Amino acid sequence: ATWKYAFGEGTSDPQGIYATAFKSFIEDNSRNKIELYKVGSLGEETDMMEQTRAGLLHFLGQSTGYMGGTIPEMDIFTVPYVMPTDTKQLDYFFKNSKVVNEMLPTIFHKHGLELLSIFPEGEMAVTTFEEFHSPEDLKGKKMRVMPGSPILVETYKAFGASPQPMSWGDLVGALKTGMVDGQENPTVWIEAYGLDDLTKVLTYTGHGHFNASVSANKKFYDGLSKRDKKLVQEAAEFAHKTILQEAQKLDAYGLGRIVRTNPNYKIVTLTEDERKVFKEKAKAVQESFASKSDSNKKIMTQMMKDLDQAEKNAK
Ligand code: 6CS
Repeated sequence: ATWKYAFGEGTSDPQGIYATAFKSFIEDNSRNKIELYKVGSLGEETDMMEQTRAGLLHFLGQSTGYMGGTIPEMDIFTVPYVMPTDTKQLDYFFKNSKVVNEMLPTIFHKHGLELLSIFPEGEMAVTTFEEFHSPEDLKGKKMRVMPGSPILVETYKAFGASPQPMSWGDLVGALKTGMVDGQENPTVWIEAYGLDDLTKVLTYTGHGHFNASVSANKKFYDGLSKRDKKLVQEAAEFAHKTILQEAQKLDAYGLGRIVRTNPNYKIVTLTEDERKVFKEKAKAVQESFASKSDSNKKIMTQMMKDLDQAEKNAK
């Protein structure tokens, strides 16, 4: 059979690398074929989610930052100052987390999706025209956030800014025309799409990590033969391993290239004291996430346990 797989990035970006590895595994090990659709070819990411739930697409690669509107529990990945920035802890977390491996798959079923993978792409970096060191500095600043995540909006409000949800497709224009004063994305992406050339400062706040998910339409998945189900699971495992090895390298490479090719670009890492102020503001967002539903609350509680384990055991 031929299966359609859409993802929210370009072919050489992390989600594209995952999708390409997934496709090769399937095609090398069966007679099935995968047609890949990069972002833009079938509409924006929010459209792709609807198309997958409707069964028009079989597989979906999507940033977790686009999913909170449809699957509220997915916003756990956008709650500020929850995810670690340490890559070893992240790897341990994604491999062993009960939230990722047990709780979210059940929640996805309720939305007509079969969750296959969640993987990190890099630490969130904030790019702006002006330096900022406190929520005070962000006052009135229009910050673009990914659309469809209530928590991203709450986060930037808590940080003092004025959040502007918009699709990726509109961001470059918005930066060029000064419609927004900044945005957040992992360094790999900032470099790949020249967002450093469109802004003046890149700031590491430590508040978040960019993650991507891969899922399948559930009806389609449930209808597969035992053999094909196993094939899909093995392909996901293979692609996951591939991207975990690549993503961290790519992100670090992105920063290296920015430093080399854009020497006047200012790179700021907020100090622990500066972060403390943002962390204080983040508490209200963490509480807000947990108070939205019983399910969110359970996810948050288990997330803290999972992250604690990751901190203790990651080497
Ligand atoms: O900012 C965005 O919307 C995009 N950022 C990344 C890293 N991947 C895809 C997403 O659409």
